[in-house]
Amino acid sequence: MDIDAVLLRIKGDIGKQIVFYDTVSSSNTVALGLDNRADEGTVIIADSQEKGRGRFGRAWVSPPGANIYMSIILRPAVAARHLTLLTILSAVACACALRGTTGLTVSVKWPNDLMSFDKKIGGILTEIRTIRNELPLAVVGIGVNVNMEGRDFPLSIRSTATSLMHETGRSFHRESIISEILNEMDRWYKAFQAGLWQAIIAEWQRFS
Ligand code: BT5
Repeated sequence: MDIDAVLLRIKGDIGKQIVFYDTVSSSNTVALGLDNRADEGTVIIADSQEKGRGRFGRAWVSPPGANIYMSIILRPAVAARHLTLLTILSAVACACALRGTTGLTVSVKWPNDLMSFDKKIGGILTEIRTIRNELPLAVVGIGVNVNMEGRDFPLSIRSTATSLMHETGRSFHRESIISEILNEMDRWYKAFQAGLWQAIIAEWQRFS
C-alpha cells in the first residue's frame, strides 16, 4: 500500500492524516483507542485485520493484499439522535466513489451494506464513544472488497459476497479508490455539517 499516493490525491480535511498498519486487530478498535489524541479527519488504514468486525460482533473477512479496511475519526457537533446519519452519508460517499472509480453500479442496502446487484461488496460499521464534556468520537469503519478473488472468499460468504475485481474482471489500485472514498466522505460530511440532511437522504434513496 502506497500511502503517499493516497495523500497526494486528498483534496479536503478527511484523510490529511493517515496512519497505516500492515495488520491490526480491527481498524475501528485502533481508531477508538486514540480517544482525543487524533484530529478529526484522521484515518487508520490497514492491509489486513485479524479481528475485523461487523455489527453485533459478526466477523468481517479481512485478508491481506487485496481489500480496503479503514476507519475515519469524526467529532460531529450534533445531537446524538442524528448520528445515524453518519452511516447513511458514508454509504452515499462510498457508492459515489466506487461508481466513479470503477464504473460499477454500486448500490446501498439498509442499513450499512454496499452492494453489487444482490451481492455484498462492502460494509460500514459506525461506532460512537461519548466523552464527558467533549464532542462525541465517531469512528466510521469502511470495508470494501477490491481485488479479492472468488477462491479467497470463505465458504460462509461465497454465495453472498463479491469484490470489485470479481464483478468487473479487472483489478484496481486500492490507493485511488481509498482517496476517492475519502474525498467523497469529506464532501458529504460537509453537507452533513451544513445541515443538508434531506439532500443526503435523497441521494441515499437514489442509490438504494
Ligand atoms: C458490516 O457488518 O457490513 C460492517 C463491516 C465493516 C467492516 C469494516 S473494515 C474496517 C473497519 N474495521 C472493522 O473491524 N470493521 C470495519 P454487518 O452488516 O454486521 O455484516 C457482517 C456480515 O457480512 C458477516 O456476518 C458476513 O455474513 C458478511 N461478511 C463478512 N465479511 C465479508 C466480506 N469481506 N465481504 C462481504 N461480506 C462479508
